[in-house]
Amino acid sequence: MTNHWVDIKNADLILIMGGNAAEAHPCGFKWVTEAKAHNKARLIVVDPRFTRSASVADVYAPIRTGTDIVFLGGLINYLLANDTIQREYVVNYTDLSFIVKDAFAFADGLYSGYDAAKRSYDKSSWDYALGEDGYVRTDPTLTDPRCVYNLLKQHYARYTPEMVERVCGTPKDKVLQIWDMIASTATPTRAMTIMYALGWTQHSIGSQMIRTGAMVQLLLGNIGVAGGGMNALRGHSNIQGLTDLGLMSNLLPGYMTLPNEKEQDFEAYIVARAPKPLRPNQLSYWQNYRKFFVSFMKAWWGDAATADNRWAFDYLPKLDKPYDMLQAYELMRQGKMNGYLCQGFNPLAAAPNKAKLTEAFSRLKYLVIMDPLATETSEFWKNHGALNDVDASAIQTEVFRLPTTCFAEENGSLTNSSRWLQWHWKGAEPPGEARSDLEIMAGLFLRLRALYRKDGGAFADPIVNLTWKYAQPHSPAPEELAREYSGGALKDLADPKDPTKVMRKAGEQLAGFAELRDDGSTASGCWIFCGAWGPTGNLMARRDNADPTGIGQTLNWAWAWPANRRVLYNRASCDPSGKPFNPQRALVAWNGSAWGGADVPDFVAGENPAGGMGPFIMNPEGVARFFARAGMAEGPFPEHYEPFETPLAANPLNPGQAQALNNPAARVFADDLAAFGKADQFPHVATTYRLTEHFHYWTKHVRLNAIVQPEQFVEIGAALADALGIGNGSRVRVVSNRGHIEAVAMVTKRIKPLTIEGKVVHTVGIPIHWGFLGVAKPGFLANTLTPFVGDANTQTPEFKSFLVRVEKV
Ligand SMILES: Nc1nc2c(c(=O)[nH]1)N[C@H]1C(S)=C(S)[C@@H](COP(=O)(O)OP(=O)(O)OC[C@H]3O[C@@H](n4cnc5c(=O)[nH]c(N)nc54)[C@H](O)[C@@H]3O)O[C@H]1N2
Ligand SMILES: Nc1nc2c(c(=O)[nH]1)N[C@H]1C(S)=C(S)[C@@H](COP(=O)(O)OP(=O)(O)OC[C@H]3O[C@@H](n4cnc5c(=O)[nH]c(N)nc54)[C@H](O)[C@@H]3O)O[C@H]1N2
Ligand SMILES: [Mo]
Repeated sequence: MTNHWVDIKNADLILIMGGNAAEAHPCGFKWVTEAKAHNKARLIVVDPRFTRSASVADVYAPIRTGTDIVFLGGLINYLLANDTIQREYVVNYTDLSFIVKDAFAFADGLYSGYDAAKRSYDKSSWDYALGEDGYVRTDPTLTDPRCVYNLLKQHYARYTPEMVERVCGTPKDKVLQIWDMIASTATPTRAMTIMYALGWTQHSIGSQMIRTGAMVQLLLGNIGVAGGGMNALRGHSNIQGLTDLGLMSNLLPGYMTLPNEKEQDFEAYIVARAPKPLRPNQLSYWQNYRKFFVSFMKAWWGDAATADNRWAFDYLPKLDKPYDMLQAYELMRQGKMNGYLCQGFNPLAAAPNKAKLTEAFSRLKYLVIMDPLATETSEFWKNHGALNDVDASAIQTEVFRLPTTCFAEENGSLTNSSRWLQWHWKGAEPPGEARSDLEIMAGLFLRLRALYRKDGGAFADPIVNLTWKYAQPHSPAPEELAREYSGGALKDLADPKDPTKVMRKAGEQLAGFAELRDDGSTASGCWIFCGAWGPTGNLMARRDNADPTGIGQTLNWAWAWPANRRVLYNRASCDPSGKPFNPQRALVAWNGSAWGGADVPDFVAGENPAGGMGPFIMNPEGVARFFARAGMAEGPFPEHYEPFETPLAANPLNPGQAQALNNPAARVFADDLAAFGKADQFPHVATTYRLTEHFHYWTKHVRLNAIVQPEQFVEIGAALADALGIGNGSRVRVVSNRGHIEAVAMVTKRIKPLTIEGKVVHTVGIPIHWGFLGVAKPGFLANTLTPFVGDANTQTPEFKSFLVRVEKV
């Protein structure tokens, strides 16, 4: 989230699109209710199904899955054509006036630089044009045909209300009604928040859907303000913490990135990540990358990381490609990966195309499962709903199950969608032989280190030199790890303002990342968490909900990254002179000599606004980007492509362009391209989702949850059910090109047929929570059906849009 849960109460308008917060985030949804009750906020829900969120909305509109870029691109076109944008904001705080290189082009659904054989782009033309002074050229009058404003206008001119109705199936009058409501927030005193989750992320063009939403928010001046923002409703209680701590194959903690295999040179690695400003007097905060990186390397390798060995840069693996989960299972299936450690993850249930997963796990030598429950993955050879029979006796994979504790059985911190790190305390003793994940991992590490110490081996240094200074090496305490990721001084640190004074003594915790240094005198395992456990102790454990300004800024409740700031980009809530656009909901302001207010300023504290520093300090241009430069895999402006399984033969936005039907840069492997179903055999659009009554694949082990939602059902619109002769409560088979499931039919008016390109398209809704283990009725896994294809940037699978056929059993 750019903002936070409580801040939703400040919104004048709430758009829930690509999520179902009432169902999947029922506690957070309270703040939507607060906004409606106390702020006269209106709620819009756009979803293929009439959901629990929709049931309390002021306006609901249906949409075909996977087409949100058309809806939002149309909105961009509408806002620009009617000039309902927050002009002062957009002109000063975004790149609309920036000139783009002449070589950049878009034609026939593709951007310049496409290589069809590699399914990827050479992005060198996707950039701004620089002047002789080395800065980007701009045209503040917005008349230059090569400025971002005009390119943006031109790009979305094709996205008309008629096109939205044709592609999304949303009636045009509904579309215009919603666009009007949204346009009303272009005034500085009205704010809209966007709440989204998997209905946007789980598509082959998911990241670009989210970007389109962010572009709408920028045009309206809704980023950085109270009640505004792009608010990703995260999933598991600590999934925000997962990405923060770098648990993706290409990440290091704090959104630093691993070097790739061409980056063997330390200096070049740093320079590429610490860009110089692209406009005069801009901060370009990533110029501090070296401090964050060196402090991180000191946290991991301590005394072994020195200036002479470039802070142990050689210890880091260098990536040849991203190792996302789709890549990993593809390699496994090809027999190129023979061991797998699966911790707190049930991929047989959670990953797409179960048959492919079964094949992949069957080729492993060993599979280690760390989980408090018996998972389907740990019994993957059981083969419900697969296309072909599997001969379990031929599978040689050795499976080990290590029972772990559950998060509630230990102390620790959870980072929620608001970026709040909240400390929690152990609630119960773990049962049986369960051990904590920390203990199991520590045991594994200590054994590996002992082996390397004894026998040596290729490049033992990263393992034998890893810092491991815990009181009980076989069982590090969560408190020790928290102090480590926050960070401390390794030597006495002199005060930069008065070098005769010591600012921090050796061993003392640091107050924040501004104290990090690049000379090896500080350590911090995750720079954005620096200060969470500061010199005064564990700030994550704070529970003071005082809200002095009444706008939900409870700065003494837990601790938010970065720097306990609650609303990102909050400098943008003020006009260029530093006065709040909306004094009723002021977050920060310039008082003539400093920035301050209800939030921690996202800016340089003493920076006079007259200097023209932009509010988007992480970007080298100081402003927000409509033109993503080389930041996105499929192009600088979001473009609509159809899901990989689509009811359409052509992309209506680029008819006749076969290459522009599906995302030309998506994560897809050759064999899977062949496994996509076609609309003649699989005429219905399917989507998968959650229910309040279950949590993924765990709660089918719990009797009360199993009682309220006992077995797999699928939602089928009344029109389709009539056409197929299916009665409510009868059994159906849902078939995709990868397998089938059987389920109870729930016939409903909540899913309406849509007319797309003159053709009636039915949507089938498939909740995901059942499997073949637990106390709920045993059955199939929903992911038997889903396709093995992912987003081009995040590699997130396309769980939300694929083709099926429904049959009576
Ligand atoms: N009770 C409960 N709560 C949970 C979870 C749980 O299992 N149980 N899981 C947690 C996790 S890990 C996550 S990630 C979150 C997920 O939270 P959500 O994303 O809100 O949950 P989903 O139900 O997967 O999907 C949301 C909605 O997206 C809609 N949708 C599908 N395709 C499209 C599309 O193309 N466009 C639009 N506009 N909408 C579309 C679906 O119809 C569905 O209503 O929930 C979390 N909360
Ligand atoms: N078709 C379809 N597929 C989907 C989705 C969808 O919307 N549609 N959503 C996707 C999303 S967003 C998600 S997040 C995934 C969820 O997929 P998973 O994360 O695989 O599913 P979970 O069942 O939430 O959790 C995995 C395991 O963690 C275990 N666990 C709980 N606490 C601990 C602990 O402290 N330590 C250890 N070691 N284990 C623990 C649980 O017992 C459980 O077995 O599913 C994905 N798959
Ligand atoms: Mo999730």
